[in-house]
Amino acid sequence: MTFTLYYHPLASYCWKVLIALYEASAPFDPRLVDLSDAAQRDALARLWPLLKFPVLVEEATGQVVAESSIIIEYIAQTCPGPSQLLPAEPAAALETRFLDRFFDQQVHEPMQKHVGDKLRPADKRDPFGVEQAHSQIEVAYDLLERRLAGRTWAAGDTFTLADCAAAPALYYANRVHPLTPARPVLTSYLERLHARPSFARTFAEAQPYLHFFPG
Ligand SMILES: N[C@@H](CCC(=O)N[C@@H](CS)C(=O)NCC(=O)O)C(=O)O
Repeated sequence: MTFTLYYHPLASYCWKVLIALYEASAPFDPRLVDLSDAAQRDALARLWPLLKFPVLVEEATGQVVAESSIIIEYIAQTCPGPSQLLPAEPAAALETRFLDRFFDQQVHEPMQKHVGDKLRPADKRDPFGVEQAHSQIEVAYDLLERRLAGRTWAAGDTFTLADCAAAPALYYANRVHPLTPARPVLTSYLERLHARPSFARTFAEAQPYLHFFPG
């Protein structure tokens, strides 16, 4: 099973899928997409007209899979590795999917609101929207601080899809809305994520690009 991953090493949702690919030890061909290059943009648009990455292509069948959570479910189904990214047990699977959605929607998206606003022309900025995004992150941190207490990984004892979602969301959120000492659970969880080899490798590969982060 050979995959091609259309991605960029700085892009947070691409980190989520890279972590899963490394956890699954899945062989893949990384295809870096420079969106400022018209030919590369067109190539991505032919696969996924929304022009968002990551996008995974299974070379044998030509199947195109978009949306990071769905890509990870697809990897878990087609290339099960040593980590069980989607727990088989129903209650654990629900908690995993819930936290995946929560990290994407309540932490990742408001973090991207902050970052995206910095990339807008000065007269098109949305300070009220950015303020709301910071309040949303604050409420999310509160909930996670309680929900993750006593757990090694987001959904329990094993590393899952929820941790793939958490790593980029929390890393970049911490850059724009820092975790304070009042958040010991989240702070030590983020440290464990950094020490996880799949995330450490993803993070190391992003190093040459991290100075472009506008957050
Ligand atoms: N819901 C999508 C979000 C993907 C997404 O927003 N990707 C960003 C990079 S982190 C992107 O492609 N940005 C390029 C753009 O919007 O022009 C997923 O989970 O894959």
